[in-house]
Parts: sequence; structure tokens; C-alpha cells
Amino acid sequence: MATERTLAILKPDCVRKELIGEVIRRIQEAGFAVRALKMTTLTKREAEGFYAVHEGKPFFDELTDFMSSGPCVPVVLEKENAIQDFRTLIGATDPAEADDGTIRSDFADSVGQNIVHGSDSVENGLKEAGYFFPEHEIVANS
Ligand code: FUP
Repeated sequence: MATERTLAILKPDCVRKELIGEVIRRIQEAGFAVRALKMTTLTKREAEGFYAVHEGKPFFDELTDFMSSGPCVPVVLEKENAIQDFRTLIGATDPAEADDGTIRSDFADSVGQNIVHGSDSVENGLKEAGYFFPEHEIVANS
């Protein structure tokens, strides 16, 4: 199986709930290697750019307001089968539908405020990592 890269974002609700450490711990315990990490506050425009694929959808304005409402923690992760394995770790988009023991099931309040983002394809993992980190800020190994 190939090593893949996924971009996680610990969203503003994760930061406000003081869950950064707990979520990173679960991610590392699941075998993901942290290749880059920072804390940043997105502007509304940056949030709109990141979620451009959802432009025009009814939840777009609320989503981008939320994502720019406070600091978030983008993290580049690598692992074999990272895309699928990370989505399994975080659970379904709607925490009410997420499997027990997943990060969203345990910590998220709603579909709109669901603690963590994970890329949905290998192509998007590479693209989204580049949205936050130039390649020289992504370490080769740790
Ligand atoms: P995911 O890949 O699980 O993050 O989910 P999507 O790409 O489908 O959605 C991106 C974000 O849009 C979600 F994290 C939350 C928000 N969203 C809503 O607020 N309402 C919806 O009905 C669907 C998504």
C-alpha cells in the first residue's frame, strides 16, 4: 500500500474546547506521522478559498464564518492509506451518524461544527496540504 498525505484541520471548535492535545494524541496513536503543523486564524476569504468546492451550497456562508471564527490547527499527516484511514478515525461528517469511538462522535456538536477536517482523496490531500504549507515546511520524516 502506498504512503499517502492527508491534510487535517483541527477546527476552531476543537481549539476552543481545548482538545488539540487529545485529538493529536489519537491521530498519532493511530499511526499517522505528523509532517507539518501550525496554528493560524483563517480570514473569511481564506476559508472561502479552502472550501471553494462547496460554494453556492446552503451551508457555505455558515461554514466559512465558522472556519474563520478563531484559530485552527492545520496538520499534514502521512501514513499508508492515510486518506481512508483518517476518515475512519474521525467518523462521518455528521457526528450523529459517526461510529462510536470516532473523534467526531466523541467530541463534535453538529455537522457544521465537527471538530476536524480530513482530505477526501489523494489528489486533494496534496492540494490541501499546499494550501497551508509550502513544500519546504513539510518535513520528510520525524
Ligand atoms: P467532510 O469531508 O467530512 O469534511 O465533509 P464535506 O466535505 O461534505 O463538508 C465539508 C464541511 O461542510 C463539513 F465539515 C461541515 C460542512 N457541512 C455542513 O455544514 N452541512 C452539510 O450538510 C454538509 C457539510
